[in-house]
Amino acid sequence: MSTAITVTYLISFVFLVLGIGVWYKLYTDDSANRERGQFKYLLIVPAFAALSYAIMATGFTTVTVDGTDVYVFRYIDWLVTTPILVAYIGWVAGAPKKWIYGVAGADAMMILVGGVAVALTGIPKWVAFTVSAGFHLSLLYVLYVVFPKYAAEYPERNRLFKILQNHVGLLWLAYPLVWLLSPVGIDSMGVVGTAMIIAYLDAIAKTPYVYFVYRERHCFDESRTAARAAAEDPTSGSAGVAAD
Ligand code: RET
Repeated sequence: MSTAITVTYLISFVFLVLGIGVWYKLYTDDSANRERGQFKYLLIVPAFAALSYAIMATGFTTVTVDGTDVYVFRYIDWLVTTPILVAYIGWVAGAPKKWIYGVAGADAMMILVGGVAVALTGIPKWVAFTVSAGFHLSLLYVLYVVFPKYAAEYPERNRLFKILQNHVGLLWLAYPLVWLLSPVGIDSMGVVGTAMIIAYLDAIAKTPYVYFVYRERHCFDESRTAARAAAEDPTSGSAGVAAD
């Protein structure tokens, strides 16, 4: 494995450890409602990814497919952490469990089928890529069409919802494109370039995500919800005045 890749992975590792620190500040801030925010689940995101990058930097778990290096741990990392990232957006939106689990399932299928595509060649590879991309589209549909309907009920969480929706909705579009250009796709980008871009994307997809939740942590406060309910109550004398 090239030194450039090792160094890049170590930089991502450090940035993800920083993400663990941000999570710790979020979780231990007693002024925020950690139960309603369900902050505990978010630890898995930077923690598992940091572990994966540490392992990948050692070069273990790398397999050679068709003459090119494939980092198996990358797909394991994605399989564990990305469902949490999308499911949590559903939680912020106040969506019912069936949609939260549904979107997490579609995400896991996207990663699994994408991982299988790496190991295939010829037509089957492109069929698997298309199926995985289909799951990606269904995920975007839930993010942009289904979740907003529920999010409308919680205006105080709307800012955080929009930030996470666009962070995931836009940033993740880069993944299938990079895959397509990489050695496992049409091979117009080298192994080192691919590894560096993905390491960057992974770090940006995770640590800032936790930071956004940290910054908006008070949107789960009971007082915010109560203030909105009072403002919406026509008998309270301040009808129609939004709390936010
Ligand atoms: C693959 C290839 C097949 C087609 C598609 C893909 C999408 C992958 C995505 C990954 C996101 C990963 C993240 C990691 C965070 O650290 C599997 C590359 C659609 C969207 C956000």
